[in-house]
Amino acid sequence: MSGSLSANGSADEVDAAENGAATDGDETAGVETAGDAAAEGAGEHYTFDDVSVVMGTYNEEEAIATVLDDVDEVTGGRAEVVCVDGSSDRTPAIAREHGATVIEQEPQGYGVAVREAILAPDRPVVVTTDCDDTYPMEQLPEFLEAINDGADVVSGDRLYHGAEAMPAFNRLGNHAFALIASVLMGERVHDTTTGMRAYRREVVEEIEWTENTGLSAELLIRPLMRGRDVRERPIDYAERLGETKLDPIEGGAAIAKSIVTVCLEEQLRRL
Ligand SMILES: Nc1nc2c(ncn2[C@@H]2O[C@H](COP(=O)(O)OP(=O)(O)O)[C@@H](O)[C@H]2O)c(=O)[nH]1
Ligand SMILES: [Mg+2]
Repeated sequence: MSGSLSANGSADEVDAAENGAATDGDETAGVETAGDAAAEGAGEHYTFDDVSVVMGTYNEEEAIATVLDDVDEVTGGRAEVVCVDGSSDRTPAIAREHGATVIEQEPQGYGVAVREAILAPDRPVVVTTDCDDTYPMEQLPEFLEAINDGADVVSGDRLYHGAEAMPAFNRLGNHAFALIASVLMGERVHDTTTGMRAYRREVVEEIEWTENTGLSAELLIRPLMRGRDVRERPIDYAERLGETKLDPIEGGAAIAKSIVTVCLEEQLRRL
């Protein structure tokens, strides 16, 4: 049920408040923190009818039905689902049976698939996830609420709650990536490689994405360094169904390189 988005009732009329700063006063009284920088882009109140949940899928037949059922249940069947698929198993067939739009693509890595996936929808809010049942779809309402509160990017922080389901090597690596990125950006972030985020579509469309395995980090770093409102939210992280598609050593090295490259590019852009 989508009833958990409690802001619905009274906030509907506030949609008309695109006039933003002009006449604040009474309607805004009960609504979030209308005073901050959110004011510029936060005129709309989005529901799950405005949300596309997108993912790369690569031989995920063990997990895909669960993930898509969860999205359906949590959003009341209202979110659109887009899978960019490179599978040789039954994944795309199961995705279609669940009503997802499937874009077929030769497997070329995480970032190639996810870039295609985030650029496919025309709904105003784009949510990414992995198709491995690790990410909590039940937190989608929270992510949408943060977007409605004015966030441009909402990023799921797996490490906040400890991420015990994550292999220890990956967990250590992810802490290290977050530290490196924080130092290079001059701003503290806690999880740079999470797969679960919500974005305003304009953010996704206005930036040119260059990374593959490191795309997740890039999707956090570039908006943040361009002054977008990026917020991390603690999320639960579950054990994966099916096998990982990422080699921890090779993938880890590629991600580290992406973080350094992207941070330096963004610092140079500021000069
Ligand atoms: N289409 C496509 N999807 C991919 C590819 N590589 C990874 N994925 C998907 O991207 C998501 C992240 O990969 P995953 O194995 O979960 O990486 P991990 O979370 O780092 O272990 C999963 O849903 C994969 O199925 C690829 O080459 N093509
Ligand atoms: Mg995963």
